[in-house]
Amino acid sequence: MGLLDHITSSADVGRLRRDELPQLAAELRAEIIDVCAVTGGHLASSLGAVELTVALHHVHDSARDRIVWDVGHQTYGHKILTGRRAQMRSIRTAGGLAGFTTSSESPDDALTVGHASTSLAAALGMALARDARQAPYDVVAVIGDGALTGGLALAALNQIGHQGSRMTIVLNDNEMSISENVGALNATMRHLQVQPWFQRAESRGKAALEDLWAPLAELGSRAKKAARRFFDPASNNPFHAMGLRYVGPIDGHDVEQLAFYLAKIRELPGPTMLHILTRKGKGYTVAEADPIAWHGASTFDPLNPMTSGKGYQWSDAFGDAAIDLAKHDDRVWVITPAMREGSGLVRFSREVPQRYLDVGIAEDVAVTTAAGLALRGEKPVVAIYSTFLQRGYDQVIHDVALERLDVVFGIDRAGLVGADGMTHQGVYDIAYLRPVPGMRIAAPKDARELRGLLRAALERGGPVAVRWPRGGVAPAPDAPVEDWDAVPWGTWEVLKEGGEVAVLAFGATLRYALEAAGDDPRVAVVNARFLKPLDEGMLAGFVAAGTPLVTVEDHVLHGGFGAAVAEHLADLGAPLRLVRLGIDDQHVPHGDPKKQHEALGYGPTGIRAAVERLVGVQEPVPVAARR
Ligand code: HTL
Ligand code: MG
Repeated sequence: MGLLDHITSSADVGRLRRDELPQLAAELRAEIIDVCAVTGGHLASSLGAVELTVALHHVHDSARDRIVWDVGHQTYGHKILTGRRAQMRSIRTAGGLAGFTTSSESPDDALTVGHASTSLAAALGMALARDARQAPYDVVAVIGDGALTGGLALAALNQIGHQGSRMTIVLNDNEMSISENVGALNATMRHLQVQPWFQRAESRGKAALEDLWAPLAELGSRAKKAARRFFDPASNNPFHAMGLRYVGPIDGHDVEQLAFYLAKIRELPGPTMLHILTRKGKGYTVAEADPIAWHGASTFDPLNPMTSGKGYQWSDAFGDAAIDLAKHDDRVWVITPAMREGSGLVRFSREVPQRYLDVGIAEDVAVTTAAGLALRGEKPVVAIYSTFLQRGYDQVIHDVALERLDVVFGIDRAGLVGADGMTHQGVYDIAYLRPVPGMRIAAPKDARELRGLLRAALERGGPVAVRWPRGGVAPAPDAPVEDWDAVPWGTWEVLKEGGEVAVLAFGATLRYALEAAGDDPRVAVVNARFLKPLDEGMLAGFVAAGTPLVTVEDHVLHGGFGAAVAEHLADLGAPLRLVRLGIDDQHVPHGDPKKQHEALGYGPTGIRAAVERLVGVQEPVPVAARR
């Protein structure tokens, strides 16, 4: 039996001798690789954080102290050490552990998270709460260099330096976001160097280091002066300038050294940043060699590891269309907030580098930079996941919509996203975009319609949002932009005629509607590709014919597509013979989206049931399908 077999809590790690930590780290790394081979997941980030994880749990007790992991995707080791080892093989699947830290899953998870850059502000709040109650616990934030590009993180840093509350901030710097990290601060971080006198002490060994730290333990001005001399970096250190004590950079894979520093910093007043240098994918050759491919891995054979290709995705369809559009019109730009791979933009970044912009994990910057471009006559496309546009919402209203600017929002991962779960579900965008004056919203049924919609959006101008789901789609045949299908603006398309009930499906749920209808002569199926504006002409026809309606969407019911149809019918004074299918006021966890759609009542079975409820109905019916 190894050390890992005896670890069921953070406190267990605290009881190990410091010289046992390297062995625990080695066992933990092997376990993470074994787990990810079966489950896939955020392998490279979790491997890079192995030594940090062990050192943190050695110095701190996560049941008592608050360890706030940013994003939470690097926490496979943390989960294994805190009593969840046996459940790891269920991670990111229905009913299993979440892929990120989740407070409902364990008291050792300080924060429910999945979006980047929240750790510092949350840790500040926790530290202030601790100080107010004079409670005896430590607060530690762990933030990656990628997450530090977000404005939320940088603004929190500014405030932390001002408040001066005691906390440890570990900057886990691997020079990578999902792809290469960007930004001037990132470049500056490359030049931060350990002070020469500090290096000398380090090279003389632990005793010399202890000597250096000794004055810091004393109180009073003498100690302060010593501390200043000790930490004051000679160069212009940006973190120091923001009011933090700065230590580093140190090797983030030397677990004993990490434990030493973390233990020392714990005793210091005020906020201290420990800058550690790590390697994404550390200890697994293929992941170290290609950390981008292994950021989010699929399952693999540990002895013969290969990342599997996924086949043609909606994101690829977008990326391909964007290249053609940008080559066709030299005012077309694409902006991504740190999601080059996920948004299908690898080829775009190479073929149109002069009009490709990765702004880091800063969705607000992506949207407002697009506004600036549009104000000067350019045609920016903001390529963004539904869930991450939430971060840029004020910018959508205040910077883009108020000026009615020609900005296209290419919204990827719209709908349930599967393994990433509740933090990443793209099921709010319709509701938050629909009330924005002048915003147009559409969803294609396939790759051809996607490019047709993108072209129409760019030609028409004004803010337009086009949304598509995660997953595969058949590629559109090659064709010059002039020959792309023109999608008549604001029109729906009847894909199947039927006499008694019409199913109106927005976006990718269309395939469920077609499956549910089969060749049932009673059921019409409509590709309701425009949500704003609705096809009011077609709706008027259904009202006149007395046809009951079913709306289907991969989105929450509140404020969604069905709500838009219901509002319109109510405004007309038409009887509401309508069943709305979608997500009814709940956070949907990780799982298989197809099964979840069925379970939530908007898969084929749910649509069929709604149709049966409505056949022959003459009176208004309750509009939301509650189960
Ligand atoms: N935008 C926001 C607001 N949140 C997230 N989580 C993303 C985008 C997508 N994302 C990740 S992980 C990640 C991004 C951009 C890179 C984080 O880089 P960092 O960590 O340097 O902080 P590292 O991977 O260890 O290098 C996920 O959605 C999981
Ligand atoms: Mg990083």
